[in-house]
Amino acid sequence: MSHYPNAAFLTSANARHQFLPDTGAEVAFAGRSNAGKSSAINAIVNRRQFARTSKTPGRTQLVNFFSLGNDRRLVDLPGYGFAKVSESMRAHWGKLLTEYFTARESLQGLVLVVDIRRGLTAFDEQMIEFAGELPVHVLLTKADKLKRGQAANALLAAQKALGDRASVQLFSALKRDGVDTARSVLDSWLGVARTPG
Ligand SMILES: Nc1nc2c(ncn2[C@@H]2O[C@H](COP(=O)(O)OP(=O)(O)O)[C@@H](O)[C@H]2O)c(=O)[nH]1
Ligand SMILES: [Mg+2]
Repeated sequence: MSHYPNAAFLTSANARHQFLPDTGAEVAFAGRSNAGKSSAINAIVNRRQFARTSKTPGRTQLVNFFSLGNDRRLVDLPGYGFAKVSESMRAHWGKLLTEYFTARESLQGLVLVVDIRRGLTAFDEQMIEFAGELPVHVLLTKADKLKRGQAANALLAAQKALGDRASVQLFSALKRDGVDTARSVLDSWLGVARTPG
């Protein structure tokens, strides 16, 4: 059973006027392309093909809104990756994200998905800057690709780099490690009360 049984895709936005009404509460997810963001979202929502953005050309550059039910939303933010993106595309991306982060009163926090083998990059620093005063939670994902000790060291390094700017945890979409911790962060930000067990 899905952790958010009413989860559903709502719409994609390429400009501020296409954002959904700014009511209720939402949480944004960001990450460099290929960091494992879609896989993390799918694991947290517990739907295999929920966030298919990596398989949908075009959508990866849009702000994708998903409903979690009860006027609560998950927002999948665009990223970019290894390939050099054009100056104009980067400018559009910066404008879109600036508009998103400055406009959204319902935004409660940012989940930043980081490939544990790569660590925090300039892209991630930029996302943390966009988030401003908002709480940020970092998922060091693909933790299954490292040995336990290496993963623990990567966690310490990230904690040191982030200081009190963000909380951080180990995560693996493949092994489903850290899913409960990530859900607790989401639930607290979204004001979802859960009965234990
Ligand atoms: N081993 C492992 N691979 C992962 C994990 N999460 C994602 N991947 C792989 O990393 C690649 C990129 O994942 P995807 O979720 O599409 O990344 P996105 O571009 O950030 O949305 C895919 O081949 C995934 O199967 C993980 O936790 N462990
Ligand atoms: Mg993706």
